[in-house]
Amino acid sequence: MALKNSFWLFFLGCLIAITLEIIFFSPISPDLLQLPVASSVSVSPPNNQLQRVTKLGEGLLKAPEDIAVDENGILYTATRDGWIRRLHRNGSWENWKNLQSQGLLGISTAKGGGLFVCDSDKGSLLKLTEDGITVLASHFDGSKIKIADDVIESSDGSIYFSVASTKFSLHNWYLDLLEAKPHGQLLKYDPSTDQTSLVLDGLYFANGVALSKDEDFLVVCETFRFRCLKYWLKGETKGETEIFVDNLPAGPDNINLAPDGSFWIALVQIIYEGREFVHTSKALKHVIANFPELVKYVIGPTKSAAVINVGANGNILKRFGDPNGTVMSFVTSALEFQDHLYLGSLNTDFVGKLPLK
Ligand SMILES: *[C@@H]1O[C@H](CO)[C@@H](O)[C@H](O)[C@H]1NC(C)=O
Ligand SMILES: *[C@@H]1O[C@H](CO)[C@@H](O)[C@H](O)[C@H]1NC(C)=O
Ligand SMILES: [Ca+2]
Ligand SMILES: [Ca+2]
Repeated sequence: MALKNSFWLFFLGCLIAITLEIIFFSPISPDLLQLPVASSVSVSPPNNQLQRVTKLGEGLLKAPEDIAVDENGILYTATRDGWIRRLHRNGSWENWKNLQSQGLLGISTAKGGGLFVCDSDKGSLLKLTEDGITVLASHFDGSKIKIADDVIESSDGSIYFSVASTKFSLHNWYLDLLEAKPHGQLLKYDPSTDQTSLVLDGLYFANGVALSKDEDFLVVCETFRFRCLKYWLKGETKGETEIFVDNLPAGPDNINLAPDGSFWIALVQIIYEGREFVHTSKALKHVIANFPELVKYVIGPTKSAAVINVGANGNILKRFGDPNGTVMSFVTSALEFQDHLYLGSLNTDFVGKLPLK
């Protein structure tokens, strides 16, 4: 009896020690993730439209996350091997600039020529021109910028860019998801003063940024909150924030203004269907955060793709998908140009081109 008791005491002691170890040495202090509720927003059911793409630059482009097109119709993409590659109108690809980075994310064209690039590896906002590369911002508020995510330039010269997380880096972004706290920011770089200032704080993985057609508001997507926010830049509500679209069926990534004033938003399926429980248990989150080998079984982008077209009023107008990822999966950006949708992905070696008419 005494032996049996001491065994159980020993066993209990070990269990408590392991639990304390997991919690005290946990790299996260988690909240519960707010999963999207069955949407009141009408989202048409998934379809196979994204399987109709033609593949541009197949084999050459390693995970082209974002896409931009300049005024001459030259298409740019940032790839995982650090290259900015561009497609000329004659159909030939050029290796334009190598940035020695494995974390290039959002890009957008500069109004006076050139390209803005978010480098989440080095934590910087860059401007590339034919002549060279300039670091516009690498620090904010005394700290090194971490996941610089997406960027857009307004007509007044201000450059708005998102920082997905001020706590975690791109290689352990999943800790940010497990922690489920709003570590994201929207920053503004002013080229006339060379200063970076805070626009919005407390965002849940701030990702794509886009300006409305009249530049009266800006939209910033919060991937881990399944919504995008609208930040007013002009008018009576200037400086105020409201929800642009929420309860999205997956996490919004990059967003681009369409010629008609609507927006294209790429949705990434970061929550495995049937494994939502992981995100509603702090104990499980601690366990997974301590054993990163478990991550691939429970979180991360799944093999599907979806993009939505959202009107300037926040109504979802269209939805295109590849639910099984047969042709495209993990689509991170959708850009409309001359009646075609160009699709970037972190899981392909090409850019998809889909006719819209
Ligand atoms: C296509 O255009 C680019 C830029 O003008 C040029 O450098 C390249 O040589 C052209 N390629 C072909 C195959 O014509
Ligand atoms: C996806 O795959 C499943 C199983 O392979 C199949 O039954 C289903 O029809 C596919 N759905 C689409 C939309 O292709
Ligand atoms: Ca972009
Ligand atoms: Ca992004």
